[in-house]
Amino acid sequence: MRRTGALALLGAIAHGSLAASESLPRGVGPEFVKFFESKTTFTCIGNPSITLKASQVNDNSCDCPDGSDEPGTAACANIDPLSPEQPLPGSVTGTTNTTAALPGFWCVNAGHIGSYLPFMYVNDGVCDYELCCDGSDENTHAGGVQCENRCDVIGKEYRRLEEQRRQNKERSAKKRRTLVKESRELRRRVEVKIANLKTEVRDLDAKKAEMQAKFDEVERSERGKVVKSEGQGGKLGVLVGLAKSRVNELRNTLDKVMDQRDDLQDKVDQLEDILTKLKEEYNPNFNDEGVKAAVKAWEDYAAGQPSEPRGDLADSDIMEVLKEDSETSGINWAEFETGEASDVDVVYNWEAYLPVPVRDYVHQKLNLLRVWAIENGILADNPTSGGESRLVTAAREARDSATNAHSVKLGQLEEEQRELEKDYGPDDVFRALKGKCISGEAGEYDYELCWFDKTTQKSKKGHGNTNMGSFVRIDKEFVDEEERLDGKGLGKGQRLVLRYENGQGCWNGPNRRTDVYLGCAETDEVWRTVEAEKCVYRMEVGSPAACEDVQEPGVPIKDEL
Ligand code: MAN
Repeated sequence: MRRTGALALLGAIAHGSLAASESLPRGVGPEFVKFFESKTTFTCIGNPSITLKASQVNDNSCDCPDGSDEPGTAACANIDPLSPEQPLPGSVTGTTNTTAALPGFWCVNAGHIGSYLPFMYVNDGVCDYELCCDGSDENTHAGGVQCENRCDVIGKEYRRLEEQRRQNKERSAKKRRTLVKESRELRRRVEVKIANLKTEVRDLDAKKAEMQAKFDEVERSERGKVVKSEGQGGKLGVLVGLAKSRVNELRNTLDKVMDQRDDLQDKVDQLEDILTKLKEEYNPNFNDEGVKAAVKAWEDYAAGQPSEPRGDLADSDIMEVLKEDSETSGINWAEFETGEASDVDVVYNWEAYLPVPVRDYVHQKLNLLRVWAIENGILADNPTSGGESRLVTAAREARDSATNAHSVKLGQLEEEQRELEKDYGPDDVFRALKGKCISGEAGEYDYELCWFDKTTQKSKKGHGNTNMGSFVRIDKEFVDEEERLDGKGLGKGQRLVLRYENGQGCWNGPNRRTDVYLGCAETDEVWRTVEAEKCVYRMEVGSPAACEDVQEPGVPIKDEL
């Protein structure tokens, strides 16, 4: 069988049109019959000014500049676009520069499908069964060749394969419709989720505003209030608070007394100096009774003073008492303050045992309840250790927790909205595949494709996995590849291409990326993976999602979906 550049002409196949009749010249295709109806003359198709005798048609001599007078011979093959250029390039005689009027030699192929064969293959001594199953291209039997008519067998096999292809296509299309259905359901679910989230966000927004207003109000009304007592709620807490204040008061007083004592001591020392000097320097011969009495009194006073300072109240002891209370010195008040839970704290402590989402919810509700209870005088509004009243703390926490809940919900809403707007291809069909993975081996690696997620190169030798890119978008590209017998190929036409980019960096090169070319198939399958250039991978993948829809007989698609 001949090489098939000639296949390009298959596009000109005509079905069920006027078949070439007995009276027509050889090789005239159905759409050109009207030019060959005259029994006496023939007018060149592309040059109507030239009229020939009917006998000049197919006389193996190229009389029309457009070759239209030789539909059944190779005489005008030189102006056939598939024939070698005539005169040959570089020839001084120039080129033909003419367009052929006829697309080729028409093989009727009764029992199969008629088709055009390039004129250069007519009567060249080779049976061109691929295009001319009836063998009519070799009527002169050049080189003794006899081309039998094989259209029965070839036509039958062709129809069998066609039927198989049709059934495959139908099955794939059916699977695609199932995927579209699944995608539609997934989309619907996301839409419902978004609607619910919108309501929740709206409610939480209102709650947030309400809590903010409440907090502002409480804070305003509490501002300027001096917090007098310390300690937490509960009876022991109140007592501890009072005791702590009292101890602090006493400590402050003692501190002041110490200062006063030191001042007085200074004064006593100064006076003692004066009197010591007086005693040493006065004139006993000078009969001054007042001075004598003073000196005598000073001597008595000095004799009565202890030689060592009194030891029952050492300065160091006083300094110890004056030290601020803390965990390591004096009284550890925190122990008392936190050791006994207040009435309110008891309610709060069991929250810790709840799962986080429930805890957040309960906490929020409890806060609201607490604010309400405090406002209505059911719970005591005891100030916290930071000096802020319980009411303000509760209002702040209620506000914060409402703000937090609002922003968490808003985040969820935005994520779902992004998900809904993502491009999942025609009919949203790929939505149903998201998150699923398939893989196929090539050389020393397994290559994994996770739909709309990432591609991975996995070493069979256990050298670890390499990220070949994360999904970024869907593109379309025209491909032109030989049809494969097993059907696992892209064929020819516009194909969807999934781009995966920004994978693991290539040594001394860019980040890895993968182009995933999609072809129609009954099942999801990685057909082949090649590294087209260093760290740029090309995957060819079959999937029903990539098929064209074929309407099932008698089932309107819209109703079905
Ligand atoms: C690994 C694989 C190859 C790649 C080289 C680049 O061996 O990821 O596909 O070409 O690294 O260094």
